[in-house]
Amino acid sequence: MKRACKRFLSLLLAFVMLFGLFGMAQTVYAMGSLQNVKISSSGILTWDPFPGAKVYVFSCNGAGSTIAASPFDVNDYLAKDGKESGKYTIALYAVDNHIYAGGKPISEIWATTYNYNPSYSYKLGDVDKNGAVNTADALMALKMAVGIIKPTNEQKNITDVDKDGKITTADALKILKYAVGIIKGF
Ligand SMILES: [Ca+2]
Ligand SMILES: [Ca+2]
Repeated sequence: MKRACKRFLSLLLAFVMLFGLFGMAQTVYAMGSLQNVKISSSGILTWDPFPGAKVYVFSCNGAGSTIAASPFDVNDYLAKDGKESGKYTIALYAVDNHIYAGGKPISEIWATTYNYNPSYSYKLGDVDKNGAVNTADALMALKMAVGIIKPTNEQKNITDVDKDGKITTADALKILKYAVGIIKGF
């Protein structure tokens, strides 16, 4: 009787282990990959919305943050993080909920080596980083000069075209003059 009891217990244990493994196997998702992931020369990361994704996780050298959606400014993120120029492994994946609310990855991890070179990745005066210097940049610079927009560290470098260490209306005016062709450089 004692022996049968032991046998029953070991069978039960085997079942528990088996179901445990089965339970673990269930958490493995049939993941698709993120589509159209691209990073521009100015560090703007874009991708197609992933079905079912509530948020995305962006990571640099393994340290991740939850981000809302495409597009994402990688240079700005690295600048805020105090990163020096150099090569970084950046990665992105979709999550079914906010990670702090127990969200789980639902896409495969997209990763690449990114050459972060902040001093060459933007054009002076191109405040909105769309590749061209125009009146919209001058207006943004003006808003920064009067405190309506708070510039990021990278934007400070881009917008302070006269390099006096401050964003003032003089920078905004220079950007405007450049945008309309009155001056050819800063
Ligand atoms: Ca621009
Ligand atoms: Ca300035």
